[in-house]
Amino acid sequence: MGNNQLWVPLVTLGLVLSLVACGPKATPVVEKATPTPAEATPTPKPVEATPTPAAPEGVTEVEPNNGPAEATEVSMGLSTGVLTNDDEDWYKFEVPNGHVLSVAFTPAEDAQPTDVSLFTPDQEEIWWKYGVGPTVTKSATKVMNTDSGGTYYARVSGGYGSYSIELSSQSQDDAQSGGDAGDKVVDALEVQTGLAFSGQLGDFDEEDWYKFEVPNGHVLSVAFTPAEDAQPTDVSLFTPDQEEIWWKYGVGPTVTKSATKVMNTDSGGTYYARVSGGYGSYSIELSSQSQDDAQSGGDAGDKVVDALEVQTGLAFSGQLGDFDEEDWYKFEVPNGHVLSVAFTPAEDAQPTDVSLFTPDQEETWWELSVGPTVTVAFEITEVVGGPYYIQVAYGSGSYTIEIK
Ligand SMILES: [Ca+2]
Ligand SMILES: [Ca+2]
Ligand SMILES: [Ca+2]
Ligand SMILES: [Ca+2]
Repeated sequence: MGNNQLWVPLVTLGLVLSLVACGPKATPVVEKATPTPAEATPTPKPVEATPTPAAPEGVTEVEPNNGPAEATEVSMGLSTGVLTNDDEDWYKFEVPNGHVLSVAFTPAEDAQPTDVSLFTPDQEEIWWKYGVGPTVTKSATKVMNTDSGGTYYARVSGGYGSYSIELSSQSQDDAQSGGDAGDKVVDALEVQTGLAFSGQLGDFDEEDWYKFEVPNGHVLSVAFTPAEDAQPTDVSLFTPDQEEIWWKYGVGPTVTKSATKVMNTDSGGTYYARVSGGYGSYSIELSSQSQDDAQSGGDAGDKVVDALEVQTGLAFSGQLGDFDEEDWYKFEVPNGHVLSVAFTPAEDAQPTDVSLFTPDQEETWWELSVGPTVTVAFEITEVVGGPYYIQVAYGSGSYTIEIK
């Protein structure tokens, strides 16, 4: 073994020893780290994203509500929503029959011009405003009739940003019914005569029908006045057989149109008034007063068999017109007496016919078309016993008769 052979192991040993000696020193002293306080951790700065527009009073809408099938259900009052890019917001709400719906739409200050539309339950678009600017309010009212209520829809689209929709609905109160008078004769609202009442028309509410009783022998009076805010409106009157007997078309706001209809002893019954073709409110005044032919408290019959019995020696008045085409009177005259009859239509009367009939119902005297305030008279010097008859016919207005 030479010197070299001894050297190598020594060197090796030396290396090993020095590595062992160095080992512990190389290991870093582990010290207990003081825990870093939480606040010291720097909060990462948020990414500057496009700010989501904020709704003014909390968002009502529930996304997704991009079509009628997923519309956000809301009630009357204020609803708010936010349109994002390519967004549509649909809302649905209940409108009761006979109510008047009001909608007000306002994009917020930060919004882009936005479109709003209103849809029926059948999703027919009935109102729209396009490009409504920030803070601008667009509003509409829609009048429901007795069956146009239901689920209505509002759509907000074509804009960006937040907005509000305010909904309100209030019932019509036609003739204080708390609702709408029906749009068909069979749905006519029953009202009393002797009262004035108001009603409302428009949009879905195209007709208001009323029905009321007119007693036999009465004179019906109707006065119709559209309100100041109304569009020209039509009014008609119908008999119990639904025959139109009076109408005025396009009656302007605050203009009053009136009519009287004279009933005879059997033309009374259920009459109808129809208001149509207008928009806005109106008032109707209905009254009926009995005729008082010869102070009978009613109408003298229209046929000889229904003649009203009267006393001689007195003057009396009567009334004719419209359904009351004839007034018949009968009176007893003792045999051999002198009979004189005088007839005078009143100032307001149309020319009227008068006839005198014998107990055999033979016409012994007549005057046709007697003008207002003109008096015609006739005398029979020797009467036969039995009832004589007077017929007043084909005129209108009042008249007086004197029998002596
Ligand atoms: Ca109505
Ligand atoms: Ca109606
Ligand atoms: Ca009469
Ligand atoms: Ca009569």
